[in-house]
Amino acid sequence: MADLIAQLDEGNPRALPRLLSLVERRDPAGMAALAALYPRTGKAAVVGITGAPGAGKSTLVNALAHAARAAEMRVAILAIDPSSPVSGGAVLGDRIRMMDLHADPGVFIRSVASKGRTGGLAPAAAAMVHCLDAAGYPLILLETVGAGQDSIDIDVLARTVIVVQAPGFGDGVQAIKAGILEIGDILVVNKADLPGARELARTLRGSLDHPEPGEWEVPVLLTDAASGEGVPAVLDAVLQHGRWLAQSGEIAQRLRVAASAEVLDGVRNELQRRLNAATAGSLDQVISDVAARRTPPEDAVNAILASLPGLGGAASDQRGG
Ligand SMILES: Nc1nc2c(ncn2[C@@H]2O[C@H](COP(=O)(O)OP(=O)(O)O)[C@@H](O)[C@H]2O)c(=O)[nH]1
Ligand SMILES: [Mg+2]
Repeated sequence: MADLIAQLDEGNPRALPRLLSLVERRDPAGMAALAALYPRTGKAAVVGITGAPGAGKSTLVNALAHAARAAEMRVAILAIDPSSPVSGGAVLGDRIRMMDLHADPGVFIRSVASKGRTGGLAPAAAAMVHCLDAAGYPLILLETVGAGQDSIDIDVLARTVIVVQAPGFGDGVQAIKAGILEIGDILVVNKADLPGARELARTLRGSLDHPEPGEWEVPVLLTDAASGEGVPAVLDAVLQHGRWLAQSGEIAQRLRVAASAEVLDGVRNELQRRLNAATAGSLDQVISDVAARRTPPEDAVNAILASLPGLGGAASDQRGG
């Protein structure tokens, strides 16, 4: 573990992928390294990019990475979207630009399976973001699928959320109704080269509340992510939002919300794991007894809870990893 951290600090290119793999599968060595690294995290600009499939999120992430490199910022990309990996669905030009990124030591690209959850974040995503942060990437881009309500998690993990829209995906009213715009710190209307983009941007601007003094004013920006046009302005808005978070003190609130979600998710996952372990093989019978009126539901609940290690259950408390 100390070795891994030393390698990370020396900039050994193999250290970060290794750490991420260990952390993704919650390997004890990886978790120990992350625990040691955790105090130095919390500084990176963690940017979530969400929006309907096909809106151009992957293309925008690529273009943002290029804009960051042009500004001499190192950048890490975490794609939380197995159906559309960061290089997937791209036309030839996109693929060539991705190859530039892969060859650039200032860019780190990784994807993480969302483990069957539709949209939402992989359980390991938060831990992996901490690793990228600890490795010193000042900018971390998270691409996630955003199908309505499922994408809401991204606003917990990210410090800045970009909601990507494109013409031809409804008139913007759908997004307004789905509430997805509410999580956006920056709204991007991509495919500005297509008809309807300007109109969509106008509709979105019209739907936004006027900010109170000192509040963040959500910009609506037009991009052609495929050509890169308008993308440096998105990067500027990201950096400006980061400065606003710091100046307004809002950053403390966001870090708190993220910490709360991560801790409570962790507790829930661990309880679920213990529940599965404790009831393996016996749950079917317990449910049958309740269904057949042999056991009252309340008694079954209490019996299961009493059998959970560490919850006042039997002395067979086993620490799981
Ligand atoms: N015309 C046009 N097409 C774009 C633009 N950005 C992305 N695309 C294309 O839209 C399709 C979906 O893009 P992708 O980035 O995979 O979308 P995602 O599913 O949101 O990640 C791809 O064929 C892209 O090449 C753009 O600004 N203009
Ligand atoms: Mg994509």
